[in-house]
Amino acid sequence: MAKKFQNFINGKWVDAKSGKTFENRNPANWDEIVGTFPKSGKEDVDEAVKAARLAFEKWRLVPAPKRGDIMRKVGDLMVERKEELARQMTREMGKVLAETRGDVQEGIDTAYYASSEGRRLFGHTVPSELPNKFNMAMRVPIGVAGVVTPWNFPMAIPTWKIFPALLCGNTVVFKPASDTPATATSLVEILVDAGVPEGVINIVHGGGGEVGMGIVGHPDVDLVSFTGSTEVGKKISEVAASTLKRVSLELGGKNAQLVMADADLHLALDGVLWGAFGTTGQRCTATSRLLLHEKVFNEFMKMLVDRVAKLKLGDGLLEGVDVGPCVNQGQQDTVKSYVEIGLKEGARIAFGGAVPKDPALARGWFHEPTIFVDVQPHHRIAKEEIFGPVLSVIKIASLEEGIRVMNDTIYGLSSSVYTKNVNDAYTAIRDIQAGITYINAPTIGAEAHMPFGGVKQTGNGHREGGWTVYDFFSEWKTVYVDYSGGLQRAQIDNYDK
Ligand code: UN1
Repeated sequence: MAKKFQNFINGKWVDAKSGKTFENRNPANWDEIVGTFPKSGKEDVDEAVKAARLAFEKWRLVPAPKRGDIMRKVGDLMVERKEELARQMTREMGKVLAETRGDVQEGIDTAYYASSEGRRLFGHTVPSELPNKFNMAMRVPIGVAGVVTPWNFPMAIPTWKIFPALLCGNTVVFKPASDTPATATSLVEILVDAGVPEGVINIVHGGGGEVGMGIVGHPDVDLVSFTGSTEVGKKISEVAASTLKRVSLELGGKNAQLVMADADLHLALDGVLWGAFGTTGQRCTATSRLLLHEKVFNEFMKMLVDRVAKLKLGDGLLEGVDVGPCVNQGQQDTVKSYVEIGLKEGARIAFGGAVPKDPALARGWFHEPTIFVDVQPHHRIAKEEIFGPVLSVIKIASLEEGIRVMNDTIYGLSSSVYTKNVNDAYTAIRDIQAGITYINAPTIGAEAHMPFGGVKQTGNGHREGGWTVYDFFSEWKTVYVDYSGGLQRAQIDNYDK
């Protein structure tokens, strides 16, 4: 019997009101069921929002350092359960153990950061233009936060949103991806065990249409934080517009690594392998374009193909495996269809391009790491987010051309430049249109205490991570205290005419 999981609403574990369920399977071996989960609907969202609204009235009054103490406990519990959480995550979404451990660690880092923020949450005191008057601006909680998250970072991304939301004094209704509901459930267990009061954290499992959009459109949800595709992000923006709720969107990417002729090619090689094929390319920060200087093109391509051939595909729980499966059949189909599109457009496969024939991989959603050459900047495989192990290589002749091609996309999340020339590095930092730029490091590897997010259609201007996410989850309240004992009119009484 597969393990049965439940929603958590108002401090209680409950089934969907309809009694419906869905299954979650291991993508490396689809015969293995990770669990069954409630297939919730509007009525479950309503209950969760009602509970969160009620709980907000008490939670907002808990001193922020106290909320921070709970976050420290959350971090401690995650440390204790790190290995178990990583194994559960690999089973339900396929990335290799070293990476799922990293994913949990990102959550731990976020918890301790949130804990310490409980004793900061700084505001401003500002001199008044009038005598005997005190001005300040302080952060206040907003209300009920809807958190809708993807499957590729099943622990890290929910923590990026939920921990700062709670620390700021908001309550949360959480809808995790239906490919990774078990990890999400463990996170909620940890929050409860650490002492988050009832109604403050609620989880509702189910589909994006019913549950996700149900949360986004709910009139009593004050803010929404979403990570996922640009297409869904646009729909969320539209639905949220009807109630003017605050929305933070972290969306697609078409990130490029630029390798200049003077680069340390071995370093650049390690970088592109990790950036393109880590997490099976299923990161919004994944390297999906390699912009290679013509002077080192042949040499680097040879090194790249040699090394990619050595990557071992398999079940991420096994020792020595480098690349896991795609998360589900839909994702594998997308990768297959982009391989066809690339070939039709005139690109050539330098490596991979197929579903592996190895019988040991026959019951998982695997796809070979795939490298395209002869890619033109206007090709669809150079422009569209694939979210799989596919790298498009484009030849460039100068830094200017490299940056121009890099920027020629609707997205702007991450970027990377390999060069030893400090002038080129700083020119690239100035001119690349992306929220994140790495010098001599791959496009993946964001740290929890730094702002994370992108420009153009990668988002809508907010940043997660670091100190910046606290701006999204709190509202500024401006306060004037006049202790002069008389009416003082700003802009009028302090000027002659
Ligand atoms: C994502 O791909 O959605 O920088 C997030 C990175 C990770 C986070 C990725 N720390 O690749």
